[in-house]
Formats: sequence, C-alpha cells, structure tokens
Amino acid sequence: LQPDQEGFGFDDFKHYMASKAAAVNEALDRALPLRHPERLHESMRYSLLAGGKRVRPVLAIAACELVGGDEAAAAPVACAVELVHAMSLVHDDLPCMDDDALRRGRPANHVAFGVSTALLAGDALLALAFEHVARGCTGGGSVPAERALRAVAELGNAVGAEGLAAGQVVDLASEGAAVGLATLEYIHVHKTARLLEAAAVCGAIVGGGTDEEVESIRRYARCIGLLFQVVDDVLDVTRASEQLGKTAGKDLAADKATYPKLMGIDGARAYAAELVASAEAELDWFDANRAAPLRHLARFIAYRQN
Ligand code: GRG
Repeated sequence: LQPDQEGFGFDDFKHYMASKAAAVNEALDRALPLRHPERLHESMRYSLLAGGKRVRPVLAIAACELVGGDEAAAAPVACAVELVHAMSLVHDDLPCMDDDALRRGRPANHVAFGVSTALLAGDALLALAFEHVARGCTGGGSVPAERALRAVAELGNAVGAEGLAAGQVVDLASEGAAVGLATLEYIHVHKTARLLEAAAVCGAIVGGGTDEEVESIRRYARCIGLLFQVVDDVLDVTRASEQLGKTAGKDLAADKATYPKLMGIDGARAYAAELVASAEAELDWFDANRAAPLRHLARFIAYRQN
C-alpha cells in the first residue's frame, strides 16, 4: 500500500479493524450466553466465537459511520451479519453440502457436536440474527423501527432463495459439470458477495444514509465481495507455482472452475484491478476521512498476499 493523502494510513486501518473486531467479539459473546440446553448453545458458541476476521461486521460499522451514524447504531446489524455468516459456515461444512471436516483449523461443527446438533445450531444462529436486529434496534436503541425493518428485509433477501441459498444450490449442482464464467460469477455473487453487500447496506441503512448513499455502498460492497474471490483464485495459482514439485494448490488440483482457469492469470489480475477501481470510485463522493477505512479495506483485499 502506498501512503495515502487522507491522513489515515495502513497502521490506522489495522488498528481500526482490530478495535472494531474486538468490540464485535464482546457483543457476540453477550448476545449468546451459555444456557440450557447447553449442548445446543455450546455448538452455536463454538462456531460463532472461534476466530474469524469479522470482515462483515466491520463493513457494517464502517458503512454506518460513513453516512454519519455511530458504532452503537450499527452494533445489532454487525452482530447479525456475523451470526448469519457463522450459520452459513456450519451448514456449508455438513456432509450433505461440502462435507468438510475442518473449519478454521479445528474440527467442523458437525464433527465436534454431531450432524443433528450442527444443523439445529445453524438454524438457531440464523433465527438469533433476526431476533437480534429486531430487539437491538427497537429496544430503546438509537435506530428508528422503520430502518430496522428495512435492514431485516435486506438481510432476509441476502440469505434466502435470492441470496446465499441460491448460490449454494447452483454451486452444488455445478459439481463435476463444465462451469462457464457466467455461472462462476453467479455462484460468487450469491454465496459470498451478497452477504458482504447486505452487511454494508444494513450498516448504511441503520446509520441513516440516503437512498443514493445506500446504493453506492451496495455497489462498493458487491465489488469487494467479487474481488475477494478473484484474488483468492489468483493466490491459489501463485501458491501452487511456489510449491512446484511439492503439492499443487487445491483449486488447481481439483476439477473446479476458477477465474484464472476461465480468464487466464493476467485476465484475472486485470479483473481484480477493475473491481478495486470500481469499488473505490463509489467512495469518491463521500467525505474522504470517513471513507478511508472502506478504501483501505478494498485495497487490503486486492493486495493481500495470503
Ligand atoms: C441455510 C438459508 C441457508 C443458507 C445457507 C450453506 C449455504 C447456504 C451457503 C454457503 C455460503 C458460504 C459458506 C460461502 C463462502 C463464504 C466465504 C468466502 C467464507 C470465508 O469468509 P471469511 O474469509 O471467513 O470472512 P472467516 O473465517 O474469516 O470468518
């Protein structure tokens, strides 16, 4: 990263991310105390409180602050998007989905607690997300009920048959099939970008953003959601060539569509550059200081090395 002109450098950004993530971790811990039935709550807490970069909640808080809201107004939706994310990881790892035994370097939820508890824990995390927004925004908080309702609608759309569930079903149906660029993009827009988009949009809504501001933030977040996947695919190629003679990267070894496979490595890099430029352009008309965390987040996703 080049030093920037906004007086908010990369160290400030790292500190911003870390301090917001710490506040979110505390809020999530409070939102989900260990109570009866213990096994269900243990399973929920296992996946909610064990690491994770907290990118979605930080996006919600940064978008809220961008439009003049404060961290307290964003707190319920910030927790909600991480609850939804945790649910999606638990369900994604199930034997009937991706059938992964490991998540974040630990046994996946269903390996630790059994499939039926993991399934119910995912369902309960999802339900708690919506309960948390409804209670947090309306229970004497600083957010008008009308904004909380809009956030609930946004989040519901992002999770359901036009969002995560749609991306997952198309992804599962594409296994072993020849996947073109349009299908690859559909999967990533729905499985990954849509929840990042909803996080930022919900933050902007509860922060009191105008319709134009909310839509600009939506386009920003959609770009960085796709950018996340394109860069991931490019890094897999880089890692694989670094390991030449050892083992190939997982996506190259597996028969799976990726941006470098469909566009070539230079094409994928050019697409990433286009996405980060489009994301940053959406921030141009906001106050530069308030936009600085989101500008850094876009660059961080674009230029990360692992
Ligand atoms: C049950 C309605 C319903 C929907 C669930 C299982 C499913 C449908 C969707 C899968 C969604 C999924 C797991 C997408 C992958 C998203 C992704 C890029 C995860 C990694 O995100 P990071 O890097 O992870 O932010 P950390 O660990 O940092 O939190």
